[in-house]
Amino acid sequence: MKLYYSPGACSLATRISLHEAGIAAEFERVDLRAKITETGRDYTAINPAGSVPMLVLDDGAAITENVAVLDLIANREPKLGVGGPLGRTRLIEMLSFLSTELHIAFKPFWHAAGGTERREAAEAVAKRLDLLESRIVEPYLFGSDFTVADAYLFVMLRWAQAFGLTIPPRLLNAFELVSERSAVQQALAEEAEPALND
Ligand SMILES: N[C@@H](CCC(=O)N[C@@H](CS)C(=O)NCC(=O)O)C(=O)O
Repeated sequence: MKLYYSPGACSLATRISLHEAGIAAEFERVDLRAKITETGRDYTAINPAGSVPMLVLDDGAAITENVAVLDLIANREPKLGVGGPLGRTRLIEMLSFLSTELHIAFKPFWHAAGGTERREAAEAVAKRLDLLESRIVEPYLFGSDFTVADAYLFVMLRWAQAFGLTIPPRLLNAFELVSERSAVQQALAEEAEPALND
């Protein structure tokens, strides 16, 4: 399979999850501003939404949306999912929260918002982090086992750190634990390349 990604973007959660699952993949970098891939192709012709992640399976099926992509990996490697009768529902509930509530709350930071807009965005992120702080089972989101949701949360907490936002203590502990995982270190090393727009 192949992952279309941008260094440090939400697609990092997919790369981490692929490594955690032991699934081999190719990776093609996308310049999200120019919408050009590293092989010079027009990314909007590949994914009309123009966003990452996009995972192309070996049979050519293309999967977009973080929730769907991460759920797919957890289905292929159940140790990265949540067990029990409501396990999959709980996982999708968490992935949806991360995507539609937390991830989206960072948008103003990416557009270099200032003043009131930035303050309101910081409050929105803080409110959602507080909710997760009260829900985390510890040490990971669902308890003792790392799941694809932890990979997604890790990327969001990296952003929080980069933008100087406060990470509540239990989430900070999870963040530090996740950052020590070998799959995470591998993924970070692979994405520690000069950004296309620098
Ligand atoms: N709804 C999409 C949004 C993904 C998304 O926002 N990706 C960002 C990177 S973290 C992106 O590609 N931004 C550039 C763009 O949308 O043009 C999903 O959940 O997968």
